[in-house]
Amino acid sequence: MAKSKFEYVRNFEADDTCLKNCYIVVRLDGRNFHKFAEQHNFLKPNDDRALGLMTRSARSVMEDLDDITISYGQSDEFSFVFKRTSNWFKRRASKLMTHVASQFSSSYVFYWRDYFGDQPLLYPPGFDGRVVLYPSNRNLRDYISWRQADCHVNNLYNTVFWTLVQKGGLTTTQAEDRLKGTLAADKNEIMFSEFDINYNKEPLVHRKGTALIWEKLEETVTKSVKLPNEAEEEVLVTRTRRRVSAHHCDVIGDQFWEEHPNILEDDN
Ligand code: DGT
Ligand code: MG
Ligand code: MG
Ligand code: MG
Ligand code: MG
Repeated sequence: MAKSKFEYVRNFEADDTCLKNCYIVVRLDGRNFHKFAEQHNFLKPNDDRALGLMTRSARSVMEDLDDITISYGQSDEFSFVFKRTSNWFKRRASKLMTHVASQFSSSYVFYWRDYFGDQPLLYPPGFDGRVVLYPSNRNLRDYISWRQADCHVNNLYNTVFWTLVQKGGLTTTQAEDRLKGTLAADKNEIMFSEFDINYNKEPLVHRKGTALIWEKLEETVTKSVKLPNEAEEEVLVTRTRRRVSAHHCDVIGDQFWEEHPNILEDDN
């Protein structure tokens, strides 16, 4: 087909192919969720409906897009890791990122009712996205560790902060002053000695966030097969199914990665 004289504009498109052999991480973060949480009466410091909806949306991203091996989420963010050998959309960063962001956002709206029931969604939420490449397993694990450490630091602060306000009767300004300059041990101590709260017994989903991975399930089902003489026979067949499973556990140490050796690919 003859090219039109306009065809040259195609060459203005930037090449955003992601470097080979690198893990491609897409991180989404809710736009202005400080306000979104206020307007939708999210419980403080953690709203399990909101966290559940984030995880449901991330599951939809993993199930509907190709080549995501693990995702990790906390607060209003979720990170998706594409396997390093992925060639999905020729590794074009903008394609990968926008597919993740739009699938996630539409799922967030689509599944809203399953988590918030009759409470209306007041306006369309948005999520920003970014792409980061990690060339080694160590770098990728350090990335996920960084997000989980962020979850821990924020959740510890938020938990003691809202305890001081909700149970201790402090104003938010007083609680802020009280926590100025405190270390993790001080925060644990305030909760334990003044409110009888052992932070380490707080729900894992709040302290550790959520890792979604693919798990193989061996399923045995009975199938009826037709025999040559027209009779039917019931036979047992085993098949392997993949499904996304959620883990609220430490992902910084080695144990998680040793228990799930298929998430990472060889470094060489
Ligand atoms: P951004 O990301 O720059 O557009 O602005 P924000 O406001 O989304 O800021 P960000 O992402 O740093 O912080 C997340 C906000 O979301 C934070 O203000 C608290 C809120 N949030 C997330 N999860 C919950 C929750 O479970 N309960 C409540 N009450 N708030 C939450
Ligand atoms: Mg932000
Ligand atoms: Mg945000
Ligand atoms: Mg955030
Ligand atoms: Mg098209």
